[in-house]
Amino acid sequence: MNAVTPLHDTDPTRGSRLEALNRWVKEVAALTRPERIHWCDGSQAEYDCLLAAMQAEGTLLPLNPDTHPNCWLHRSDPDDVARVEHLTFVCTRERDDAGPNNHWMAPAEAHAKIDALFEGCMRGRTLYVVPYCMGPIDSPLARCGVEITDSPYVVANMRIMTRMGESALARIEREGAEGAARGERADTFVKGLHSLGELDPERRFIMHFPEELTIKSYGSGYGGNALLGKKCHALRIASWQARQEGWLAEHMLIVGIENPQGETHYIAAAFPSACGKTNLAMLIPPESYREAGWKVWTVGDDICWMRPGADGRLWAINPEAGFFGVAPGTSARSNPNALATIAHDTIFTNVAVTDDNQPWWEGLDDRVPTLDWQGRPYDPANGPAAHPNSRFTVSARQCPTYSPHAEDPQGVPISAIVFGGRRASLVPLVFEARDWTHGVLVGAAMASETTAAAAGKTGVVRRDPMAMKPFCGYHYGDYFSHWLSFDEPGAKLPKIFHVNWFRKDADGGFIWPGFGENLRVLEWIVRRVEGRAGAVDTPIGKVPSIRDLNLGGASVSAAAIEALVAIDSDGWQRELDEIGTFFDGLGDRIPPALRTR
Ligand code: GTP
Ligand code: SPV
Ligand code: MN
Repeated sequence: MNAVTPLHDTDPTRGSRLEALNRWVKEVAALTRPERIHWCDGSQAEYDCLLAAMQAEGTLLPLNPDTHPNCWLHRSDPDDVARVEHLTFVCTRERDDAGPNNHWMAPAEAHAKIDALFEGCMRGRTLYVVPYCMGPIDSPLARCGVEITDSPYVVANMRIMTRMGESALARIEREGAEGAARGERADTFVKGLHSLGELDPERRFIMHFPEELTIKSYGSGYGGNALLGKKCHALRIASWQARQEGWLAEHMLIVGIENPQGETHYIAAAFPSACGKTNLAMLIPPESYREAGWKVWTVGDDICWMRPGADGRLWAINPEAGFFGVAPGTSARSNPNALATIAHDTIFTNVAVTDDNQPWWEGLDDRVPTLDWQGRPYDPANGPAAHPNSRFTVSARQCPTYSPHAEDPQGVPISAIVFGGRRASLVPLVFEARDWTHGVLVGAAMASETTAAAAGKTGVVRRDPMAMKPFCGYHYGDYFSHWLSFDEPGAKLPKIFHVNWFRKDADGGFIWPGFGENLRVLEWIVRRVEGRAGAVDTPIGKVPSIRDLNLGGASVSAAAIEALVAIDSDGWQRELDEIGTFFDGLGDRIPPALRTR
């Protein structure tokens, strides 16, 4: 154990101010037995060193430096390519607090089970201590955590996805000192322990202990399983904290829509995994809109933390600093902004490569790749060349439309909340909820087809309230009540809408062109917020009539739009029955206000 002296023990003043952290690092080292410990400072030099080490070891491959400067390819273990919801647990003292929406294990049992796996698991490896801040480093809404991991790939990704290193450590130190001065606990940062283990799908767990602000993840190196600041901290643990403290931690993009008068409305939108958040956040307006002076600003593409401000509005930050985005489907036509963002300094995971070593995925263009995501010669008989959940990791600052307000410490004010999912039938292009309570019901009743972002069958419609089914860290009934509680005197809450870009025709093609064209729907939403657009009342909410939408230059026929906003009463009756059954399954914590509607 000689090689494991925590770095910050070497500075006695600092060591004492970081005592809680040092103690935990020592405990973890005693359990996992790493060969050495490295405290990450977040510097460029450190990043370069990590990348060089991964290249030497063959876990990171350089891509074509002429077309993609500083871009890298990582191939994950073929059995480790997505989140594993069936192995994800919320471990609260009371089973009911985790709710029927989560897998639950008693905390003592969970610790014992996973600690047995961690025992000695870092022998011969380096233990990295990764201090990070979720949210702008100077934001009162931001929160810190420390991830301990034995994966240099995780460290490199965390550096892109969070504010990682010395600045976060300094904030942890300051908050610890402030807490201690108030006589409160000094370790308010979230502790996340991660090891690749043997990458055995049979020995894999993602465990959350919200009452202890602790995460333990073993056996996966992929995305949300391993980058613990993201889904584990910023959604599962944060949603628990947000409920206690009166705010919201949501699976939402944040986008600013600037009209030709120069006024910007911020919209937060919750769509399930791989259902269009990154694309909507980076939307490029149709030509007629660009000419008229419309602009779209990207604040965040996956997670939104928001809380009521002194003015009664909800103010939101993006807790992340980068995008871990879906590669397939990203093209010059669908999302030129994303392509520009990932043209350099990007880590690609599980994409294919062309003969000149450029990253490639289905939907990018009509070239034929040479190697598939597993590094095998490409053969269509083996399935897609890029894994359907292949991703890019890139700093948000590289996005050409990154909002100048994305890092404002107070966040941005939210004018509208949008829910949406993949529904091939029934659900209209857009509708507006009658009021906040109805909007909460609309969010709670959401359903969507499953995607490759999680292990398991894709294309199955499942209930996914507020796009949080895999991420809500507590009982859905309590969560809905928490949402309802924001409707109090003085609150100036956003209007709530629901969209569906994914209606299909008889041939299985998408009816709505989507992507940039989605601005036509966002314009209606913004104009509804401003009280400047008409709407038609229906039993499920308000929908635009054809003349309420700006369809100038649109490629879709008026008849198709009519069909997309029509309400099928019989279909909705069946849907409402299913929603009722779903709520019944969630038990008696479902708030009565949602039942009576
Ligand atoms: P996570 O990162 O998993 O949370 O996903 P996300 O919600 O950010 O999804 P993303 O924007 O990456 O989109 C996932 C897939 O949906 C991609 O293949 C996109 O090309 C496709 N997609 C996004 N927007 C649209 C749209 O408006 N219409 C259609 N037809 N497809 C879309
Ligand atoms: C999602 O699955 O919603 C993602 C990707 O955003 S992951 O980080 O793997 O959770
Ligand atoms: Mn997501």
